[in-house]
Amino acid sequence: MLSCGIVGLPLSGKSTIFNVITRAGAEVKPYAGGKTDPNRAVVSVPDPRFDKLVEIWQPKKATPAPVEFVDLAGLSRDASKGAGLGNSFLSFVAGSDALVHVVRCFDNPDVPHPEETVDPVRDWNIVETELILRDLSVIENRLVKLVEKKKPSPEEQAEKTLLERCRDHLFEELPLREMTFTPEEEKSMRGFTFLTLKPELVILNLDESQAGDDMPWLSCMKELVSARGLGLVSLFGRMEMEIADLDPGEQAEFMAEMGITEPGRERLIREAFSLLGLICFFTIGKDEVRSWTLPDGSIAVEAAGAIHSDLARGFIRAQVVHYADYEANGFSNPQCREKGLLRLEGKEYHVQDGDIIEIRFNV
Ligand SMILES: Nc1nc2c(ncn2[C@@H]2O[C@H](COP(=O)(O)OP(=O)(O)OP(=O)(O)O)[C@@H](O)[C@H]2O)c(=O)[nH]1
Ligand SMILES: [Mg+2]
Repeated sequence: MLSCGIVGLPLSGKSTIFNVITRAGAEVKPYAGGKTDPNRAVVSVPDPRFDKLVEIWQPKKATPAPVEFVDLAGLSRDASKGAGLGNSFLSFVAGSDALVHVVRCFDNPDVPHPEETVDPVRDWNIVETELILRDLSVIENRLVKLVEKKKPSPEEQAEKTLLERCRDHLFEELPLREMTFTPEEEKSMRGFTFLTLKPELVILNLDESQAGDDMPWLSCMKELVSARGLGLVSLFGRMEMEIADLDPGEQAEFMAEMGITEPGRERLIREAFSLLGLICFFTIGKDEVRSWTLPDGSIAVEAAGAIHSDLARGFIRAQVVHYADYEANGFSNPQCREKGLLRLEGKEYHVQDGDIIEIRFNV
């Protein structure tokens, strides 16, 4: 299952945001502790299309698409040199598919700031630098081994050239995700679990008292994030955590009072999901309505394989209708078939986000 690691400086509100997303009730406290075990929770990706399919089909079982969130301990300045929880922290980050980077924007005299003042741009850079330094040290360790080889193979020679190119890029204080790689290069990079190759969603954790304030760093942060091609969500972390704790009725009332249309939680999960470059397809029936995830660009036989390896092995055809067409035609298969919207596709068909698929197979 795909997993998003929540990173950020100590006391930036990581556990608060984790609770907003997962309602898991992780400990939130005004002082930094030495806890290394991360909090983990699996949540469903909110999707109104899925909800509608469940409403129409009334299946025995409804299985939405899952994403895991992992709340990590705070990353300190110099973590890459072993400071704070240092390397054990960084190895947890390496296990995530995407990073959710929480940046503290709230001022709270009861909660000490590890860098004393509120300065989101500086804080973002501290964490980014630690991630870059960690990747750099992984590369340098590997290069030492490659250089020692008396007779490197052509693959090792190519790896050395590639890693040197990565190293030079990191020296410029730039993340690896901004480089372009050939498919072979991508493959040879995979084993290293580079941190700066992971997609990143930046969360500005504001206090509700900052609503409507003109904060000079806000536009700097927005520029920085868009120049870097990262995702951005701003959120009143503490208040959203309180909202997430209410029962649905109270939640709606509170949100109406505050003029909020969508809970931050749903916005955040959706952003994280699309950041991961994922799409959903659905399988429907009386027994189960289910949402499945695939990397964008996947083909029909891969969709079959996501369901069961037998379906990929014995794949004949995929019967496909897009959710939008299905909805526009009164959720009626015969009507979709008549209009040519429900059709049979081969192995190589590119699955679209929102496709409803039935695999025809023979094993
Ligand atoms: N005023 C205000 N306080 C907040 C906000 N978000 C978090 N806090 C407070 O900041 C403190 C730290 O929050 P946590 O969520 O535990 O922060 P953390 O990043 O998980 O901290 P560590 O795990 O110790 O690094 C708590 O006392 C929170 O109540 C916010 O949006 N506004
Ligand atoms: Mg925490």
